[in-house]
Amino acid sequence: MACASPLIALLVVLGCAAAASAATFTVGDGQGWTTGANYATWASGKTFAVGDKLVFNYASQAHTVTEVTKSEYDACSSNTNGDNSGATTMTLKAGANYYICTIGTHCAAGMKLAVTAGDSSPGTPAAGTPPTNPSGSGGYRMEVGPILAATAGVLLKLAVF
Ligand SMILES: [Cu+2]
Repeated sequence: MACASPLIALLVVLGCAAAASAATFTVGDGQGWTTGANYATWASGKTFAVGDKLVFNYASQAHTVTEVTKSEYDACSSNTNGDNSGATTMTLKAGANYYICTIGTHCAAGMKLAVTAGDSSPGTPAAGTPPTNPSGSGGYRMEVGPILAATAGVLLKLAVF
């Protein structure tokens, strides 16, 4: 069955693509986690999902990465100090995630980040998903058609091998 290997390779590639859906973001990109940056601007236009990772890069002990509540975020104040190791990775949880630097007036100077993580599970219907056909047959055919077409395409390619 030498001709089965391309199909197996295709399935492995598809499987890896699905498993690697969690993304890693470097906060501030090249600027890192520092004063004088605008993290609202950095976060805008990006899509964050549950399980994605935020990497904060900064000079060790010069800053902290402290996960806070919304009220602490708004007030730039927290009773906890968070991490000051210089390289902090945070994993996003569902909903709003708030981070500030607790050193001096750094938070007020811009070292605050709010990120909202959406649910990345494949079962969640996206906004604008067409309503399902009450009879069921129409929606079923719409979903199966492309799959059959793709399968036929793979079989055709296999036949060529
Ligand atoms: Cu700081």
